[in-house]
Amino acid sequence: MVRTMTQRSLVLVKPDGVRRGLTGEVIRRIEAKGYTLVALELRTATREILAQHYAEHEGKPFYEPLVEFMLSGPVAAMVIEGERVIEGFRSLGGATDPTTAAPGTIRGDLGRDWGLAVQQNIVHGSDAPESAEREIGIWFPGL
Ligand code: RTP
Ligand code: MG
Repeated sequence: MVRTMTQRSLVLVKPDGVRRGLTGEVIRRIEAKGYTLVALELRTATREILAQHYAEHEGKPFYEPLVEFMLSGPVAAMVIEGERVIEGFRSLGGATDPTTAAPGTIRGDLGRDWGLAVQQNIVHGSDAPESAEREIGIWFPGL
């Protein structure tokens, strides 16, 4: 059976992850799983970038706290590549709520509720091929 599902995904180590020194640990897990880094940059988001990136969440109660959190420090933005990497990284990352995310996942092993205004859950990963291409265009135009 021929299976070619090589994909790219946009991954962010969010400001909590960078602050806590977990960037290397996230990259280690990505590389240990066998995915390839094709772009990597430490940068501070802007409101313009976040308005595009989180357009689907605009108007939700957590939107403003989420934007403030994402502006609170640098993020490590990366594009990773591999067969079925989109679902593969979502699996590595774990469920949105880090308190109940499964042990073995990035969020489950390294995150928890800190009693803050929004879930600080260390990583973002694209959730579908269309969102991956859209998000890569936002963070790495021209890639
Ligand atoms: P992500 O987009 O960051 O990979 O995470 P996700 O798909 O698991 O979660 P999503 O539903 O897309 O939400 C985006 C981010 O918003 C924050 N959030 N907080 N009720 C809450 O406090 C809440 N809900 C969502 C999280 O940081 C989540 O990752
Ligand atoms: Mg999402």
